[in-house]
Amino acid sequence: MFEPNISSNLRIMGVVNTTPDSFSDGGRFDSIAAAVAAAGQMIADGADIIDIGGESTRPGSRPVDVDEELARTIPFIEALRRISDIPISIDTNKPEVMRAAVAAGADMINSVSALRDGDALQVAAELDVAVCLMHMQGTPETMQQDPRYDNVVGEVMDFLRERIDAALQAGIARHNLIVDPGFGFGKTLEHNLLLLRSLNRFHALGVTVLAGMSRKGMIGTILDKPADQRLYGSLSAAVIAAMLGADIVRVHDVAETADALAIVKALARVSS
Ligand code: 7PJ
Repeated sequence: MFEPNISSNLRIMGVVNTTPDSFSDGGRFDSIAAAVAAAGQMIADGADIIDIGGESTRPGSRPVDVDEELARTIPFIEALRRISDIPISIDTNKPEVMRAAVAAGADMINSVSALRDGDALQVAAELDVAVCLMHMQGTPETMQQDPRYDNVVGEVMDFLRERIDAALQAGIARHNLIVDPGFGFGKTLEHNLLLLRSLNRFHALGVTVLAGMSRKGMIGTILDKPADQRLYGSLSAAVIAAMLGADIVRVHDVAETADALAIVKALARVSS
C-alpha cells in the first residue's frame, strides 16, 4: 500500500529570474521594480522562500560574467529586503555573487553546481547560511545532449552524499544543508521519472530535500506542451514530490501551488 511521507515543514520556493529574457532591461530600475513586484505577489500568494537567479542554467545556456550577474541580482535583493523579511535564496555558482548576495540580505545559497566552483565551499562555510546542493551531470551548455547513467537514483544519491561530506568537511553545518536531485540537469525524461518515483529515498541523506520540476522539459515532453501551458502538469509534479517527502518545492506558480499543497498538508494532519 502507498503511504505518503509528508514533510512537517513543507515550503514553497518561488522563482524570480532577473535574466534579460525575463526582464528586458536586466539590472536597471524598471526591471528591479518589476522583479520586486513579482516577488511581492509571490509572498502574498504564499511563498516561503524567494529564489533569485541572475544566470540562466537552461539547457544550452552559456555562463554570464560575474559583473553582469552582480548587477542583475544585488540591487534586487536589496530592494526586496527593504519590503520583506522573507528568506531570500540566491541561485548562483559564483563565490563572489554568494558573498555580495548575503551582504545584501540573502539567507540562502542555491548552487546548481553543488559548490564545486572555485572556493565556493569555503565561502559558503564562512557565510553560515543555508545551502542547496544540486546534482547536475555535465554543464548547462551540453548536459542534455546524451545523458547516461547505469543507475540514476544510486548515482545521484552517491554524488549528493559526496557533496554533503565535502560541505561538512569545509565546516558547513549539517542543519544548513539541502539536497536536490536536479530534475532536467543532464537527465532524460526516464531519468527524471525514476528520480521522482524514488524521491522519498533522498531523506536517508539526513538533510532537507528540495525538488524543482516547475514548467520543465519533463512536464512539456509528457504533455507535448510549451512552457506557458505546463501549469497543471507542474502542480501534479509538485503534489507527487510533496507526497514523497520533499521539504521544499521550487515553483513559478506560487498561488496555484499553495492551493495544491494545502490539500497535501491537510492529509498530513490526519495521517497516523
Ligand atoms: C533548479 C534550480 C532546480 C535548484 C533551476 C528552471 C531551471 N535550482 N535552478 N533546483 N532549476 N535547486 O527553473 O527551469 O531544479 S533553473
